[in-house]
Amino acid sequence: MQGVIKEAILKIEEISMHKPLRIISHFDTDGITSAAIFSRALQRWEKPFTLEIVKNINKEYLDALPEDHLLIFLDLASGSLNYLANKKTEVIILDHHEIVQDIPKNVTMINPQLQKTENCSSAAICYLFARELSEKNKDLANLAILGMVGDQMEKNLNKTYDNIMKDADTIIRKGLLLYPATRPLDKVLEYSSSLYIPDVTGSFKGVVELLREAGIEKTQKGYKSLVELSEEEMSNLTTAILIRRKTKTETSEIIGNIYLTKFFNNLEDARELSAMINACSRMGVSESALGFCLGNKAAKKDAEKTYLKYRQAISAALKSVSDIEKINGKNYTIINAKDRIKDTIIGTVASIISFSPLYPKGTIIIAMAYDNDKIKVSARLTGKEGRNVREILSQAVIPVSGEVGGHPNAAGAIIPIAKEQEFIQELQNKLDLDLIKI
Ligand SMILES: [Mn+2]
Repeated sequence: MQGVIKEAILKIEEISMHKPLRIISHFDTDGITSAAIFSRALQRWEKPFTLEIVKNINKEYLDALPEDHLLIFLDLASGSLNYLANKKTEVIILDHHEIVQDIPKNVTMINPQLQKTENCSSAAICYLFARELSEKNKDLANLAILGMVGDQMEKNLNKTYDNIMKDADTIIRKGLLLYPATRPLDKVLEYSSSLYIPDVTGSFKGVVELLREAGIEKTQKGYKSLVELSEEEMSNLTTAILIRRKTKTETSEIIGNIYLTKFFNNLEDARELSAMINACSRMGVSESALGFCLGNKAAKKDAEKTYLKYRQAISAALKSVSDIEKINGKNYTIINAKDRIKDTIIGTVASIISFSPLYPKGTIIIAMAYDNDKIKVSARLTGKEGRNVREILSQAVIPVSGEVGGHPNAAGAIIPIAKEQEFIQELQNKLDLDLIKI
């Protein structure tokens, strides 16, 4: 990938003499950290630029982009090459998503899928770019770690990431995948949405009982954090959690690497910061997340406030789910939240419901929320095996001319609001049919 990175650097050097730079990045954690790394690197290189963070791009958006700029896309655009081929300007893409079309002449693409190098997220690609520019940019490595965790790339680590973690002085600890691993366990257990523990999550009394059972006592300073536990305490706590989750869990699902990395001079859990950045975008304030990544103290405060509001919005949304009328079929539930839940958090809500013990394994959860004249649809499979929700969703989405993306156990779609009833009907037909196949 180093070859094409050098090529991109030369191109920017040359084109920036006569054209301004316009950067467009994705609004998730990987996109925001990519934007932070890339823009800091440009700033140090003394190249002026403008930056925009977007939820997604489509033909209309790309058509409207000015042609008197060098266009640089981060964490998106690999799937939009046909539209970019029509632009009468040069384009540089740093992305890791699937490439489905030929690379047009005006596009320079840095993408591990094209260069057939080790897989990594966009923040890592941007970091490699920044490192190639200057040794000074080594201090941006911790941002690449947040991008890695944000896109869940840490499940398949490789040499590229080993090197970035070295640059970032990342500390890896094995333990429960509860975050933040750096804060007192009682609070973390009570408010955890990443790991649902029956009778513990949301219950202070349950938390105290669980900790007592694991032999973890409250001291004068309060409860220990996860990273402060001894090996024995960690193992006792894991067992106590497994017992409460009964047969629903294997140890490998709740144990993994914890990544600790320095931010604002504190050692922080990368998953927590990644969740905070993601929350800012979902709440419509990507600029706070970006400012936080760039070391701005006021932005950090904003981001922390927004993260709290986000968690409150999620718990309010989960409460409202119980009042929303559902369509219950055999092995599926459709929750049409309409405008009662934000489109940007409906996916998270669907995920939390699918992890909870409310529905038996193999149930498909479909959640829908309005986004202006569109509907955002999120589909999740509980238990993660046996049925392909992406396939089912795309069968129901094609007749209503929507768009689908995702994986067999978690997929999403966007459909026109005018096709709401038609879509639900199509979906029910496909879901009922899918059941006969099993
Ligand atoms: Mn990404």
